[in-house]
Amino acid sequence: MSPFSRRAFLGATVLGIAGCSATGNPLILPTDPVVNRTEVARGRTGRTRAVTVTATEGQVDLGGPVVRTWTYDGVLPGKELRVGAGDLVEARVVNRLPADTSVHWHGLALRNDMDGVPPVTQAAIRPGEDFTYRFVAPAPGTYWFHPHTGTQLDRGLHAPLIVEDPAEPGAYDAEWVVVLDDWLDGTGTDPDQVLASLRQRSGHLMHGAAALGGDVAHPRHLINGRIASAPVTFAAKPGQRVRIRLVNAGADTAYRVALGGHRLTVTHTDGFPVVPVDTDALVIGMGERYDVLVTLADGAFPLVAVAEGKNGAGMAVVRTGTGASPGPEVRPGELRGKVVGYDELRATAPLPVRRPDVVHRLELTGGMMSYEWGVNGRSDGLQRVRSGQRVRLEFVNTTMMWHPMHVHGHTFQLNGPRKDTAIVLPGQTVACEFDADNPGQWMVHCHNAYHAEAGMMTVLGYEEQR
Ligand SMILES: [Cu+2]
Repeated sequence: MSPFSRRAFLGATVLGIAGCSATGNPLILPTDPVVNRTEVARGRTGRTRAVTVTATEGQVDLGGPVVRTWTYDGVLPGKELRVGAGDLVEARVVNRLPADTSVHWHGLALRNDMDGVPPVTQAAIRPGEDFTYRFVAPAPGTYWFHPHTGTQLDRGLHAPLIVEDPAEPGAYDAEWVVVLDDWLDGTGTDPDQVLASLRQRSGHLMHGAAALGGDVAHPRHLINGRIASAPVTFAAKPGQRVRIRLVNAGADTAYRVALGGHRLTVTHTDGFPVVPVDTDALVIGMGERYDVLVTLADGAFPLVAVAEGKNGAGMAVVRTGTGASPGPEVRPGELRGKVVGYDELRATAPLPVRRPDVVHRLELTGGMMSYEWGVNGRSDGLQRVRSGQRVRLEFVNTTMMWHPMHVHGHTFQLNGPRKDTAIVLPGQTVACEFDADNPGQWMVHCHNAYHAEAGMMTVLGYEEQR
């Protein structure tokens, strides 16, 4: 089944057939008045942050190699969007691409009709047209935005979204947003060609022995849009405390990240605060974010992001003094040090313990042989929930590949941290819980762009209560 027919079927399921489904109550669609009532009940500051984002085709310099690709406003990553918690975001998205697009605000528990998932929550934005997203930014943290259309995530269409906390103690001197990205677009191929070849040549591809390997050999790894031999430099002073906001915007790559000569203090996972914990390195799956604090030494230090189970790495430089810049092949010893796991992280404001009202077992299925992926063996499933329920999702990975599973519209509780995207290793079961307090139709999917497009998606569907 082509992605288009699959998506059309999904849309029909959610928006059409389900309205008169014989097997359950009617679903609460994005157009339902309760979606707006829920938005009105959200705290709002009264400030409006208006911005225009133009998705466009053009050339980008990766630090030597120049590629033709798709970006927001011609830059890579797209310009950071910075708002305050409670602000009304008014983002006009102009589509100058030769294809339909959309924008998903990754990690935000926003109103369902602004979630940016065609055809489930809106119609796609057609070439030459525009769409204005209007929503209250509900919670502070490090987020990002990208299309929810085809494999566009693996072009240059992504940008950080920082929601500031008016009550943040601000125990740091400077901030640095770091976007990690695996790159192949414009290097003789593009993401659509890669997906087509995965489907044709499947079974003969790299599929590393490493637990966190990938399906696709991205030839470049970027930090803030630059390859390691032409890195961006973050300038600061020795002794300064810096908050680094790490975003993995890659399509098929987990990154192991360390800053040479420094330990990192993890303070947030996917936007939400944790009891601070020190580590040498972090492993970050696609879609995940970590905030860390670091007190800088004197000199020039490499921030390295090694592609797990692949060849290559991205690098940036932190410079607080004189000294030679680190070379692109440098691999700080911290990369082989302690990596903090989910089980060592504790949310400072965990969800209160409560018995689940509904449990959905989501078996992650599929493989490389046919390159079809699914949830419970299908790409168009529906997981019914009702407002007020404590929901438990159990991701059971029966595949040979790892999957970073992402839930839209909610930040769930793991056994430890709050997150919206969680790595599920082969053979592993990961349970997450959340309160159903954001009515609508929400995607639950793998954040490997190729797995998602090849079917590893389901819908978390709020239904009406009768
Ligand atoms: Cu996956």
